[in-house]
Amino acid sequence: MDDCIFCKLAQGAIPTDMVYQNEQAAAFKDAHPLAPVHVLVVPKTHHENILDGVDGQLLAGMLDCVEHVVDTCGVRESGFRIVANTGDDAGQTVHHLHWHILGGHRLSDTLA
Ligand code: D5M
Repeated sequence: MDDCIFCKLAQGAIPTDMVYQNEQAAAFKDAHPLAPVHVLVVPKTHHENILDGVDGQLLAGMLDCVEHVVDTCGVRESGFRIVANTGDDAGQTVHHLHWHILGGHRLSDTLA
């Protein structure tokens, strides 16, 4: 998608604070961090959300990113949260699938 900022960031067309990437997806730091660790895992192909044509290979690539992020950022043992805001009620602001990886301190007890 030509005007999608996350397409450009994940594909390397715009520089970003990259943590890890593989063939399917990229992990880069969120521009407005909500926790000491706040990294976004983003597919390199455009999908509006998790129900928009995502296949097993892409999910495996995103999971590989998660594993590298939690190891690199040191939160595998202490714990972390994966959040995928989807649609208006969830407050999705960037309409390209992304998983927030949050951790590095005690996270809020409330999910909703
Ligand atoms: O979250 C969208 C997230 O994307 C939000 O936490 C800010 C982040 N964001 C927006 N633009 C950028 C750039 N350019 N770099 C890094 N992070 C960015 P949502 O779940 O859609 O509300």
